[in-house]
Amino acid sequence: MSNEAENKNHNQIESLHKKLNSFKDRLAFLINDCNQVYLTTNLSPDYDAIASLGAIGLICKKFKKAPYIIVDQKDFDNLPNDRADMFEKLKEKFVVINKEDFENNKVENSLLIAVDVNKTFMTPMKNNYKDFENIVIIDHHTEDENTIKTKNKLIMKDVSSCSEMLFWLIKKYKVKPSDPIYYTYLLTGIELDTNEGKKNVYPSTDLCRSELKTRGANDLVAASYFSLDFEQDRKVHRLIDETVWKNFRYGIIVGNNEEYTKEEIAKAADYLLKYTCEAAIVCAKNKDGSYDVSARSNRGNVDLPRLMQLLNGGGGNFNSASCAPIFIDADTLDKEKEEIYKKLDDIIYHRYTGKKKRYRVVRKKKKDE
Ligand SMILES: [Mn+2]
Repeated sequence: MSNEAENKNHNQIESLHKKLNSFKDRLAFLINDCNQVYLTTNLSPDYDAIASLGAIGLICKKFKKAPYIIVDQKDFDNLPNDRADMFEKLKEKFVVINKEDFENNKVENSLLIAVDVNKTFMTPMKNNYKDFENIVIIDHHTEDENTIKTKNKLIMKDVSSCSEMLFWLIKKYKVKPSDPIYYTYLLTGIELDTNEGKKNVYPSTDLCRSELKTRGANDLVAASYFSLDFEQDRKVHRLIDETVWKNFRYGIIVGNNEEYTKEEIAKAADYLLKYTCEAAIVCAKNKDGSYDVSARSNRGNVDLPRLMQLLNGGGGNFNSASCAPIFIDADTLDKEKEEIYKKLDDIIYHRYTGKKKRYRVVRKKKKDE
């Protein structure tokens, strides 16, 4: 490795630890100082979110606090089996409560810790943030105007996942879980957010993965979380088969007549990035009959958050963004598709620019170019 590359690696690791160190005493103080800790994460939590809940829970226990994990009951009941199983494991150590339990048993001077999420509308808490004396956010997603208002946030950009952040934190607090499954979960969270080591891998991430394995994380178990369910994978591929290429650069899918989950829509969008393109935008019907939207890009040329904002009020980052469900009132699927293509066309080709900021015009490629 060249000296320059070595320095770069060193800098990333150093700045990560600097940030964590300057946050850890504050977090310890807040946990110690409150009467009750509540933990939460985004709705339909993924492996990174659940692993992070487990790790932050262990940190609370280290400070002799028994935290409650708050979930949305309906969301929780609908978790896919693999993630429900992960939660079962957490239930051996932590109490999981729903919003109603929380409402009926409010405790004064309580602390909310949100992991792997920072937007007000994405957690089960929705409008209950004022019930907490203090709120802590530990996350790796971009902030915007919907970010939960608090002074106590550790939001990092140059890191693979929330699981990685939590691994470094539990190490700093000298938390030693008796059950290595917590390490396996953290490794699973990292594998998910790095697409099994193919993106978002930083020098600290490599270190983190190897330290997790040394401490007993089982990489075979972690890998087993990524084997595909045949039926679901075929269903996602039926959606991918609907792809239309606009301007040679935008892979756009407007769904078929099947009903899709957000996760399946995201999988189709991720898959489209395997093809040469600027962006992938996938719209498919959810169980309410509206279209959920997932957008992806990997070259950094498309302002996805802005595009999603214009489409139907959304956000995210340049790699991954989404917007609110779109309801289209048309008689046939073909007409619904037409309407969505038109909306997207208007945005992509800049005829509709919302307020001031205009899109950079993407030059149309000729066939013989
Ligand atoms: Mn994450």
